[in-house]
Amino acid sequence: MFKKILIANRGEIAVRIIRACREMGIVPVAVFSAADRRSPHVLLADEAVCLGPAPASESYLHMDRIVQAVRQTGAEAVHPGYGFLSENAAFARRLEAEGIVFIGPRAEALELVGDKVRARQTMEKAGIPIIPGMKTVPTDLAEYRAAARSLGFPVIVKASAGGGGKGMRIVLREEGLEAAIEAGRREAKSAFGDASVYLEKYLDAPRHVEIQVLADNAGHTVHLFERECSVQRRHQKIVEETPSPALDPALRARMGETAVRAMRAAGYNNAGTVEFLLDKDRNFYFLEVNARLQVEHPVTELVTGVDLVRQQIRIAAGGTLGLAQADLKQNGHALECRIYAEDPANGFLPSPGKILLLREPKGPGVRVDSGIYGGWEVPITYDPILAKLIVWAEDREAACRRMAAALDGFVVLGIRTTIDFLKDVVGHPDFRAGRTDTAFIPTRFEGWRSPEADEETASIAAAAAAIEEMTGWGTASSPVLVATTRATAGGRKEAPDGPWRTLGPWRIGSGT
Ligand code: MV4
Repeated sequence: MFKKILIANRGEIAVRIIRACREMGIVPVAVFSAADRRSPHVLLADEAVCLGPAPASESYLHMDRIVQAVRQTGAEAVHPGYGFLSENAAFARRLEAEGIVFIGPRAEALELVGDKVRARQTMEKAGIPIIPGMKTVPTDLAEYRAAARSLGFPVIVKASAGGGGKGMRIVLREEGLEAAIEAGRREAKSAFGDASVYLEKYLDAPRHVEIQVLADNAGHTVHLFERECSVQRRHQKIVEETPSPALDPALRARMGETAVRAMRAAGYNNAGTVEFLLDKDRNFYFLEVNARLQVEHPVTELVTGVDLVRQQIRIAAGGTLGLAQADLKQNGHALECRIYAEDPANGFLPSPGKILLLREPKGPGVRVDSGIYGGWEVPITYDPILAKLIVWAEDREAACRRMAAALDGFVVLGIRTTIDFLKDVVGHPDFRAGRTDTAFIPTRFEGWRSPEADEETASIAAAAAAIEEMTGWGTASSPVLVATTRATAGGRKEAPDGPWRTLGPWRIGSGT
C-alpha cells in the first residue's frame, strides 16, 4: 500500500480524500493555489505545497508543477478527485512516465471514453443499447441532412469531445439543422479544441440514471447499483439519490449488468460511472462514461456500505476487489443536496465572500462533506460548491423528511447559497412522489424566488444579531427583527452588510 498520496484537488472532495487516506494510514499531501492558502484541505493535510497563482491553469491544472510537488514530497500516487485533471489522459500518461501512480483508470480507457463517437462504436459492438444516431463524424452537410431525415426530427447535435451539455443543440425542424451544426461546432471548438459534432435522435424529458462501477486491474468488475440524477439545472446536478424511484428490481438488474459489460468493453479499471438516459417507455440507452470519482458518490456509499475512495486507492495500489457482485445489496435510501455559493433568486450568480456564520446539521443518518468553515472567505475563482448534505434513512419518504429537517438546520450567513432553493425542491409534491425527469427543474422552478420569512429564519436572525453584539459587527445595540418585503416602495431592496445580509425579507431595526 502507498505510504503517501498527493491530492491534486481542492474543496470538499480534497477533504473527503484526505479523510480516506487517514483511515488507511496513508499520509495525505495537499496542493493549493494562492487563493486557497487558508482552505480547509490545506489546513487538514499533513503537508501542503503551493502550486502557483489562483487561476487553475497556473495551479490545479498545471501538470509540471503537480509532478514537481510529488517529487518534492515523495508521494507515490496522485488522487485527482473530480474536475481539473481527473479525466485527462495526457496527465495519466505523464504520471505513468514519471513512475507515479494515477488513482484512476489507465490512459487508454480515458482516451476511449473521452471520445463520445468512439465510445458509441465500442458500446454498439458490445451489444449495449445506444441512442439512435450517427456512429461517425461526417465531413459534409449532406451527410448530416440524410442522417437527420432518417432519424426523424427532433434531433440533437452533440460534440464528440464533449459531455456536460457543451456544443449541444436541439433541432426541431430541417430548416434549423445547418445553423445548429455550425453553432455546435463553434462551441465545441472553443470548449474542447475539437469541432467534431454528430447527431442523435432527441429523447423528450428522459431521466438520467447512472450506474457506479468498480473494476480492479485483474479484470474483476462489479456494479454498485444506480444513482438517479435527473434533478439538474443547466447540466448542473442539484439533488441525487439512490435507489432511483424509476427502477424496479428487473430493470435495475438489467442496467447494472449492461454497465458492467460496457466497462469491460472499454477495458476500464478503477472507479467509474456509466450514464444512461431512461425514456418514458423505460427503454435505457448508453449516454457516456464518467471516468472519475463523482460528486454524488456518497449516496452510493451510504446505501451499499462501500467506501469508494478507499476502493479506488486499493485498486490503484494493485489490490483486488474484495467484493463480489452477490455481496452487494442496497440498504435503505440516500439523498444528496449540493450546497453552492450561488444566488438562486438572481439567476444562480456566484456569491463569493466571507462566511460570517456557519451551522452544519448533524444527527443520525446525516453526513456533511464540507469544504468550508465559519470565517473563511469563499474565493470566486473555482467551482462554487461549498458542501454536500447527504442523508440516509430506511425508505425514500423518511429520507426526504430527514433531508428537509437537515436543510433547515444548515445555516450559512454572509454569502448567498442554494439552501432555500433546495428546501423548495425537496418539498415539491412531484419530487416527493418521485416524478423527477430532466424537465423537473426547468418546468417547475423557472423564476424561483426565496420564500417569505418564517419563524426559523427569525430565530436565526436573532442569533445573528446577538453575534453582532458580541463581535462588534455593525451598529445596532438592541436589535429587533423587522419583516420587510423585497422591492416594495418604502421597503429595503437590499439588506445591510453583515451576517444578516442573506436572511431574506428581514432586517434588524427598531421595531417600527
Ligand atoms: C440527450 C438528451 C435527449 N436526447 N440526448 C445533456 C448532457 C449530456 N451529457 C447529454 N444530455 C442530454 N442528451 C438525446 N439524444 C437530453 C440530454 C439532457 C440531459 C441529460 C441528462 C441530464 C440532464 C439533461 C438535461 C437536459 C438535456
